[in-house]
Amino acid sequence: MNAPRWNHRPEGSNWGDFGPDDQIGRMNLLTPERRLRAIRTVEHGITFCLSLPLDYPGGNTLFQHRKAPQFFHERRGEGFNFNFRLSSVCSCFSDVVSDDAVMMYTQYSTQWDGLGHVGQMFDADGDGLPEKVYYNGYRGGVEVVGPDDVSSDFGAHAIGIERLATAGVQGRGVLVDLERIHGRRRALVGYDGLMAALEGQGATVESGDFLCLYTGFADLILEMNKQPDGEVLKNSCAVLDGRDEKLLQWITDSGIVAICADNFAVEAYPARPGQGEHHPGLPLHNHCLFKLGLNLGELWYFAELAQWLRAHGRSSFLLTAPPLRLPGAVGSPATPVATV
Ligand code: UVW
Repeated sequence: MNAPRWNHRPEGSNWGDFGPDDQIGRMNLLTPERRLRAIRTVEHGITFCLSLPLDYPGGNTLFQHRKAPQFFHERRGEGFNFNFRLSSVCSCFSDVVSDDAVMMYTQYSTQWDGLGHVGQMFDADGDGLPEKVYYNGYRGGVEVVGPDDVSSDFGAHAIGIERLATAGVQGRGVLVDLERIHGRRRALVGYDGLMAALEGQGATVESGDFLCLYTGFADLILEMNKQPDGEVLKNSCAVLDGRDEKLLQWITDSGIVAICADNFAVEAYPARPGQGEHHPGLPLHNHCLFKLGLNLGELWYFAELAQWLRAHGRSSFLLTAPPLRLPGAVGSPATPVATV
C-alpha cells in the first residue's frame, strides 16, 4: 500500500472525503438522480451555445500569458495537406482534402479550470516545510509535472482535465443574472449580493447544481471585436469577492459542483488585500480548486440564454459541458450547451 500523500489537510478542505485517491472532487455530488432532475427542466428542446468563438478575446491584453490559437498544416507532396488533391495519390480520385493542427492555450477563451490549475504552498506532510500541493494532496513535481521539474514526463498525471471529461459533466445549471442588477458596472459580489440576486430571481441552488453567473463581460469582449481594451475590461461587470469568507463557506455548504462565469476569473483578480504574511492571491480559486476540488468555468457566453430565461421567468436549465478528454491538461477549452 502506498504511503498517504498527506497527513495534514488544509482548514476548510474536503480532502479525503471522497476517498484518498479521489481526482474529481465535488463532481462526485453529481449523481444520476441529480442528472435526471436536470433533464426534467427541459420543456422546449431549445439549445443555446454557451461558448465564445475560441479565438476571442483576441490578442493577449486580457491575460498576457495566454495567446490566440494558431493553425499549422502538415506538408504533403509538393504543398500542404490542405486543399490537397487526392488525384496525386491516384489519378482516378476527385477528392480535395484538408487537415489542420492548432496550437492552443487551453484557458485562452471559454474554458474549464482543472484541479491542477491552482494549488498552494502548504505543509501537507507535517514536516514543518510547505510544499507545492494541489487538491487531495497531489504534489507539484510528483503528480503535476512541469518543465521546471526533474522528470520530463510533463502533465497532470493525477487531477488532469481528462478526469473531469469522464465524470459526466451534465446537470442542472442555475443562472444568476448579475447583469440585470449591476449592468456593466464593476461590482464586487459577496455572499449578501449573491443571496439577494438569487432571492430576487426566485432561484434556488441545490446540491449537485452548476452555479452560472451572467455578468455581461463576455458580451463586452465580443463587442470589442478581438481588439480588447484592457482598461475597460478591468473596470467592468460583476465579479465574486473571493475574500468574503461567508461566500466561501456558502460554496462549501451549498453542494454546488462547479461555478461557471462569463467573466475572466469568476472572482476579482487582483483580489482585495489579504491578511497575514502569506495568503492566496486568488482566494476563490484556492477555496474551490485547491480545498474543495470544485472546477471553475470562465469566459462562458450566456447572453442569449439569459435573455430567454428572463423572458420565461426561469433560472434553471440542462447544462452539458464536458471538457476535452486531453490527458494531463490543467484546463480545457469548452463548448457548453444549455437546453431549456
Ligand atoms: C488565472 O490564472 C489568473 O486565472 P484563471 O484561472 O481565472 O484563468
